[in-house]
Amino acid sequence: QIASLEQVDQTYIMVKPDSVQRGLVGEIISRFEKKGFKLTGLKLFQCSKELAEEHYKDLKGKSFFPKLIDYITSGPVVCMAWEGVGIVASARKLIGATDPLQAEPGTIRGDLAVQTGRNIVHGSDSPENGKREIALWFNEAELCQWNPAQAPWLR
Ligand code: FUP
Repeated sequence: QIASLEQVDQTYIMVKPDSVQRGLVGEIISRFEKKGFKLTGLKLFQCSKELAEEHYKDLKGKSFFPKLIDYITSGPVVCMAWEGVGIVASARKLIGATDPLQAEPGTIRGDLAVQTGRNIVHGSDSPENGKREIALWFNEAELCQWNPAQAPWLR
């Protein structure tokens, strides 16, 4: 077996309430699957105000913070943990700019969203935050370590 010298990172991806309501869950998951990243955690979840505030704690002083918390807690979200080489930066490229009007066509926000306050998906902004956010949103037992190369049904 050839050992990979490249660092494998984790990122936390969240399908926000508006995209769950619009029926975009499959479309968004599909973009990460097709890219070739590995899913290690997935659940539909109604989050509390406290959890939303902890997740976005770096934005606490911002004028849009209360609205952001109302938005994220307005309905269930889909929480995902993904793993792969260079995944944090790559996932943010797939997601596109924070303001969907500035996001390039071909990106998730560029193709599917219009407003910053409803930008349909979240992706961690650093490997450290990827780890922090996965630990915040998932219990250890909800995460699966598995090896696609050892999938018996594909041989
Ligand atoms: P991103 O990393 O692209 O999700 O963007 P930020 O971490 O800067 O912002 C987190 C969330 O805050 C955004 F997804 C949407 C919201 N936000 C606003 O509502 N207004 C702003 O001006 C900036 C961010």
